[in-house]
Amino acid sequence: MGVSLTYSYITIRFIKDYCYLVNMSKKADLGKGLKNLEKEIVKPVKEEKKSVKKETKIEKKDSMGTNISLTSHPSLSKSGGWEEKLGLIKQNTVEIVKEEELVSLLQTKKKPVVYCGYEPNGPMHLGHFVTITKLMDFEKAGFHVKVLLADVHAFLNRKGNEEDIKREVENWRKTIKAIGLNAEVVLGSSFQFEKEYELDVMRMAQDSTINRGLRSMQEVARDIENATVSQLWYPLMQIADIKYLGADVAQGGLEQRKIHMMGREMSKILKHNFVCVHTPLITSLKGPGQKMSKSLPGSGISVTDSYDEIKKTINGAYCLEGDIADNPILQITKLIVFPRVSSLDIKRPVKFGGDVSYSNYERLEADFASKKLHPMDLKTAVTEALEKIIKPIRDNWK
Ligand code: STL
Repeated sequence: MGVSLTYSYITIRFIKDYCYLVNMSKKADLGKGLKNLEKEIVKPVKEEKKSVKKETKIEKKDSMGTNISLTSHPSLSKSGGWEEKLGLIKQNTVEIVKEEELVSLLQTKKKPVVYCGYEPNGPMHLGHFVTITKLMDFEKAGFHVKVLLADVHAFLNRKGNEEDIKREVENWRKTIKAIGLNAEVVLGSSFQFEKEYELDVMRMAQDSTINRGLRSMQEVARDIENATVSQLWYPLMQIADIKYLGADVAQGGLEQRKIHMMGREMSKILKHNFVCVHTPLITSLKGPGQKMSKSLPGSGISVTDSYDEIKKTINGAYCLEGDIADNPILQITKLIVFPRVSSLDIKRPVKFGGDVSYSNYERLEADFASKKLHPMDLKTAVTEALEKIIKPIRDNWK
């Protein structure tokens, strides 16, 4: 009896498995499968990439889409209330989700936590430096600043083997110290293998479609058409980081917005709420449509570059006369230089208009747009200003 029951069970399992396999083999029409992948995942990802700019809603923007600043050289008064802190945080950001939540955080929490994560891979460049600059504003606004050196993420993203990444982590630690950012530096691998963390990632994985995960990575991952499972694990870990670092604010470049939005939607699973603050991305110094990358000489400037390297890269940079759109030199002026100087001095012969000094970015941009300020004169001034900013970092790094 027992034996025949076992046989019937095996027969039913066999028939079920057979039907399943027949069904699968129909689906395994590879050409069709790839078409579906193209239709359902890759295309929407590409289309969304085009529309990401349109989705960003900001009430008050300037020509670069950043929130209009209160002053060009911000500092807080000792008695700085939440309004003043908000003004400082908002300056040079593209979006805050949501501003009213940030206001309530500033009003209720004595020392909120802000974090920004970086994959330690290659030298820190000016793109990273935009978010570092914003972290400094948070520090001034009374936040506890945490910098995550995301070594496990770098590994997932195939940025090198464990040894390479360890070396990069040490370089990044040195750079952060040399910059003088008063931050708690946390290594991803110091908490990302803990059971509770991993369980949270799994809970989120249960609730995330592959499509959504891929879309969230479109601005961060290269070669999304050949996405790997590790690239889907990546954003979920990033969302869990926010909770395990106890961050009230997740700060990052605009490429992080989809991951952060997915994270906000997962707040019920995670039982953690957070505000996002996004800063603009700097266009490649080679011009729009190109990436700022180590492997593309002249596309970026690292915070440890020599004076000659800075000068050469700036001289060769894309900066069309009178054109303020996608202009990396203007972006650097606004996002890196003006937050650190009270004025930018342009030295030029009388026949070219004579010396001029700008105490805020808006006036400089207006003169550039009306061709009163020539790209060469701007480039010379920005080279000198960058050298002043980078020299102490370079010297401290040695
Ligand atoms: C990149 C490119 C980029 C941003 C990042 C990585 C960010 C990584 C990261 C990892 C973990 C976090 C937060 C951010 O918790 O523009 O390759």
